[in-house]
Amino acid sequence: MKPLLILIASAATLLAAEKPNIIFIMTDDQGYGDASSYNPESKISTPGIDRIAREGLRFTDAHSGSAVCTPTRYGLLTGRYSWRSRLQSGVMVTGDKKGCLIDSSVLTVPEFLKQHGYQTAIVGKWHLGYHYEFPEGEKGLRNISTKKPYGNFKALAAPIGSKIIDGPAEHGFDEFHGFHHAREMHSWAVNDTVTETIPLDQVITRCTDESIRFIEEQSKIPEPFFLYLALGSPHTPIVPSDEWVGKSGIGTYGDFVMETDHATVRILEALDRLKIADNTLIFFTTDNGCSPQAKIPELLKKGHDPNYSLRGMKSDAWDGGHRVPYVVRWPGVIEPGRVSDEVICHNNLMATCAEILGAKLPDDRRRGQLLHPSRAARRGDEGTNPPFRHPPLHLRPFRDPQGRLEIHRRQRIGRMVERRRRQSVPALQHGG
Ligand SMILES: [Ca+2]
Repeated sequence: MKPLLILIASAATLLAAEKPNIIFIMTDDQGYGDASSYNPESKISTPGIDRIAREGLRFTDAHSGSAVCTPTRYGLLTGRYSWRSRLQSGVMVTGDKKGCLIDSSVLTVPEFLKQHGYQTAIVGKWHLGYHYEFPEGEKGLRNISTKKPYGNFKALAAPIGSKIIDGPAEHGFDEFHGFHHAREMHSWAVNDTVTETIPLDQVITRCTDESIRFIEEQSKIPEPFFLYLALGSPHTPIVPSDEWVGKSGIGTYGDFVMETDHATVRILEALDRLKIADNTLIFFTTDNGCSPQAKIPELLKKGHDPNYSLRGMKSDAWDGGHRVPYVVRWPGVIEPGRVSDEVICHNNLMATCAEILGAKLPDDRRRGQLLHPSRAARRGDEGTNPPFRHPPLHLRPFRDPQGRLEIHRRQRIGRMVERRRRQSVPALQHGG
């Protein structure tokens, strides 16, 4: 697998470029076929993604590091395969006694960028585990049934004033404005403290406002910045705000995708207004494929295929689980309107940043067995293409050089762990 940067730009153009601001926008459970730049038959308007595609580079064969939230985020922020973490199935919740999934010895993308003078912020969803230290007299998280209009979504609320231990601040982010995961998304935190409870249908707007505030502040100082905007939508609860209800004409999922995309529209406009677009590298992608919670059969009846006929959906080993939209814009470096069919993976971000900065990543043995995908590919012991993990069944699918899917299954039988290999499942993509 080639480092992403080789696909973006030549060495000559990179030498001429300044150290860029980096914005990485990642949505949650958004399908490959939701944007019209990926699916000409899409029934959802996505001018934000489509603008980046038009003005930059569109990857057609990009993959998240997993088909669910937590392991994808682990791979994105560390450059390591998610199965190297202690999490071997499922996703993280708050209160795990072992703390954040990222060990303190493992270098993260924001830590690496800070070493090179970047200011760093995460806005939105963390989902890599942290503790709450509750205020005196408080017993812990409260159950909240939001009922209508949120479809009986069961939420958990952390008391205002709860302290966050082993969260984003301990892993390289100067600022954190956001929440842990969907069930606690209205427990809004600023840095290491839960500061307020916000309505679920206001979370996208709040994330966008905070992102723009950060960008505005950073535009006034000479240091470059890294903004990781991890939107928690269009994951459940699928709750478009009043302004967006009915806009898509295909139901609340379509409306919610439109509202989610508007965050990207607003950020692009802010970069223009602040006149920093030319020195800002901006990525847009999502963390895994469309979820069944989007009510895919109903969308299909309305003529919209959120996974664009890819086999499978969120949590699957099939392409529908992890093949995602991935667009990149960097004016003056990336030629507008390019399309690439190269296979890439979210785990490339760390190596890509290193190449942009002309910096060497630390030795993996000194830094918690850091292993980025391009190095693994050269070693030849991890497959030649990005692997994707299927947490519920311990599946490790790889694409072989002929484009067929291989699934490596790690099966536990009593006290014995057996590794088996099931090969040649026909047709990785566009399956029936
Ligand atoms: Ca997700």
